[in-house]
Amino acid sequence: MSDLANKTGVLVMSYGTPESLADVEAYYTHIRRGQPPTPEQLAELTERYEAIVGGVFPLRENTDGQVAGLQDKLETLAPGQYTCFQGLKHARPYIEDGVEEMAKAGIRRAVGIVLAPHYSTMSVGSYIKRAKEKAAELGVEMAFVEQYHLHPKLLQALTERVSNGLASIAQATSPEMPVKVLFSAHSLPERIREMGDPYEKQLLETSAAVAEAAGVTDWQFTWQSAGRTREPWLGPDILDTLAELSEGGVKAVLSAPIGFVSDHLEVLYDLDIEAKAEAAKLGIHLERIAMLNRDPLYMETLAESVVAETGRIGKD
Ligand code: FEC
Repeated sequence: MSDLANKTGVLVMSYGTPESLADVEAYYTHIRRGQPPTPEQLAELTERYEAIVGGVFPLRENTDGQVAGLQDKLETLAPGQYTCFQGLKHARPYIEDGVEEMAKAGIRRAVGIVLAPHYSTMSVGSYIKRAKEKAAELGVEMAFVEQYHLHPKLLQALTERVSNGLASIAQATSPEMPVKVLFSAHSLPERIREMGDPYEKQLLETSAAVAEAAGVTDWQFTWQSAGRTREPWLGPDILDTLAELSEGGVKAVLSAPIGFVSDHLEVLYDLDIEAKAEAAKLGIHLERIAMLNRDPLYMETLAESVVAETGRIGKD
């Protein structure tokens, strides 16, 4: 039996990103549930990856850093009790690979957590479903953290970023400049509303709590990064929101993508390139809050959530 066998495993799940530009097609095909993209769709996605820091894939490094950061925090909170494994939704090591690694190490009890704070059946729910199926097959007992969107340390980390973002805009424009704070998250198909999905409500709860703590009264929530499919997606999209704000005379916007925790394509392209270009066209000064990446308060949020969930292993 390995040294790890007596420990509680922690399956840290994240979206995943291609390993290289040559991998983009396989990655995109996986996102599309096995249906390869058309040459035009592939070229368009490849161009977006090339535009963010020359085809480097920051999400991989950030996820690795978050897994290591969580391991460190767990070591402080509960020395010697936990060991982390990584499982990705759309790239290697897949969620199933992570569960298999735990089972191979002799681990029989584990907690799963996703690097996304808000629950939707179409996001966190689908990560959990895959992990549960593999764990049942391999005899690993698991419990899952489903959401942590109101964890006080997550809110504190986001509030600090909003306050810093507002200070930066005041410095770049003028201290009197009114600023609209735009909270955002990845859009999902509109049909999640009929399913009674908590995603939208949780995102609004995080936005309201952060706005209140940062003393922000002028804010709204908007969607971003809607998928390129035929069905309707939740809106308004941030690009339409910016146009509407401009018509209302808004001149400065702080973008706060609270639905994401890392620097990656949907932030570095959709916000930093696309939304910034749209804002510039409309004469709006737009800045974005820094992402959490390996922020110690975020690492503590994850570690405390894992420890709290441990008591539920085997109770379902
Ligand atoms: O940096 C990177 O390489 C990866 C960035 C990335 C993150 C991310 C997070 C979320 N997604 C969510 C839902 C969907 C749904 C579809 C979908 C499609 C894509 C495509 C790319 C992509 N997503 Fe993503 N997402 C990221 C990247 N996403 C690339 C494919 C091209 C495109 O549409 O732009 C539609 C799937 C379908 O075709 O049926 C739905 C949600 C999140 C936030 C929660 C999480 O992290 O899991 C929800 C990061």
